[in-house]
Amino acid sequence: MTDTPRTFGQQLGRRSWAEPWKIKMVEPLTMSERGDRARALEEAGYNTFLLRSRDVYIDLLTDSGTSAMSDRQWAGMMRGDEAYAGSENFYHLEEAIRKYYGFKYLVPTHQGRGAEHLISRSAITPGQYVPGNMYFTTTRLHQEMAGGIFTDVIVDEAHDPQHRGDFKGNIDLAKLDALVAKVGAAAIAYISLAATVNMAGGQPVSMANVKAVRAWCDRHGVRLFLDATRAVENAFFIQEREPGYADRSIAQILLEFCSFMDGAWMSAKKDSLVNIGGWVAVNDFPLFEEMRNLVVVFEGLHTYGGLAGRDMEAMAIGTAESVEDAHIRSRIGQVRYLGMLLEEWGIPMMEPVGGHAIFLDARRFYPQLTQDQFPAQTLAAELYLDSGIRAMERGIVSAGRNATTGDHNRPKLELTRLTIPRRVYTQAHMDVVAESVKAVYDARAAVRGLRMEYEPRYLRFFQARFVPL
Ligand code: P61
Repeated sequence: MTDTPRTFGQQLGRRSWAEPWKIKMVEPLTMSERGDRARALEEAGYNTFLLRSRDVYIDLLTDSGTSAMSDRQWAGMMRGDEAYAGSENFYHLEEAIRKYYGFKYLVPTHQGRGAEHLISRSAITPGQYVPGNMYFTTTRLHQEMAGGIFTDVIVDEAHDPQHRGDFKGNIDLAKLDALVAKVGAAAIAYISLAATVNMAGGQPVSMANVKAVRAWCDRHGVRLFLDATRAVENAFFIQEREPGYADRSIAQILLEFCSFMDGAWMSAKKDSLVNIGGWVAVNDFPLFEEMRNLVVVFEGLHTYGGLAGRDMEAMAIGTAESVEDAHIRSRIGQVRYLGMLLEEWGIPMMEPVGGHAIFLDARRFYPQLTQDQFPAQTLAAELYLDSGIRAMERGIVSAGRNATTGDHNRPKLELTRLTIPRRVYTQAHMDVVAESVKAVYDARAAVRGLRMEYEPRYLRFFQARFVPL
């Protein structure tokens, strides 16, 4: 037996690497007792969205708006031009989006769903279909509220947590063909392509797939719009896995990827390293004009879109930082570090590990529970109880109800997401998280599941309440 401590790099037979930054300011964390957590969980109706953050130890609810900004971003905040109209920071942002994403016309919004609202209303005629590579909660809801009919066209493998494909976010062109054969191209509003695919476990889309989808769109006269929320992370996987891209920078890959799109919308709270902000950007002037007009109704003037000038400045700087190769390598490297520990211990999860989170496979965690007993919601509650770690349900609760029949949507994937904020936690935090997941896995046999006692009408997972069975 050897007692010699070994670094993780040594264990893997390579030199260790570290984050390309150091910490300048810290936010103390509080640890709690199990009894306090049991009380907090009950008060929160066993829904991690309803916990107070002061009762949370390591917060892996989301990577949305939870990143640490850099000293340069904070310095930029001091240069906020808070003019109601024509803020200088808007023009910086516009320049950054043109440079890194390549779209001509920009409309800022307060966050991603503001942008989804504008593009859904502007580009969908009621009754039209919107094929997408797996649903996302807010995206689908805005498409439906605009009268669209969402249709899932992601490759089948995306719904199988044990399938180890390189690009499980890809669109299945045969599914697009089948849709067009059934409804005709004129009944398709646009293709809604997300990269990476959040609900599929942060799985990427390949450049080859996007090229093929673009060619399909040109053949049928259908537009292609990108949910660019985690497109920088997608570029990392292309660089790593797709032939011909190993020597291209993340920035180059991102720009090429976006060149196949008619436009994109963005929750800048993820890739772009800000606490608030979003945008929608297109190349088509009449569509831009429509959204620029609508934004003044719902968000604010078209040169601030519901944001302060300082927020737009932080977003412009964060956009540039987000495409640095060293940043993205360490960001996804940290997610993988946690994934490797869990994989080594045989914890069931979505494989391969994607860009922003580890998605635990609650079906295999709790085979004794039916989907109606909310296995993924239960697992999030158990993790919180064990250690104060906050995760998020991504299963039947998140999938909501069918817009026409009113039945539960029953997704194949019943996952609990451990989402890693960018530049916030250390490797030691990941170790604590991994050990808590293992403790909860070891205690899995005694778990009984939950019943939903309160169900809101829209996006029910945010505010639903549960009681233990
Ligand atoms: C998240 F539980 N994501 O992953 P907004 N597109 C994509 C997103 O991931 C996204 C938005 C659009 C969140 C926050 C969140 O069901 C939930 O800036 C791919 O949040 O408005 C947001 O951007 C919307 C959590 C949203 C959820 C919806 O944690």
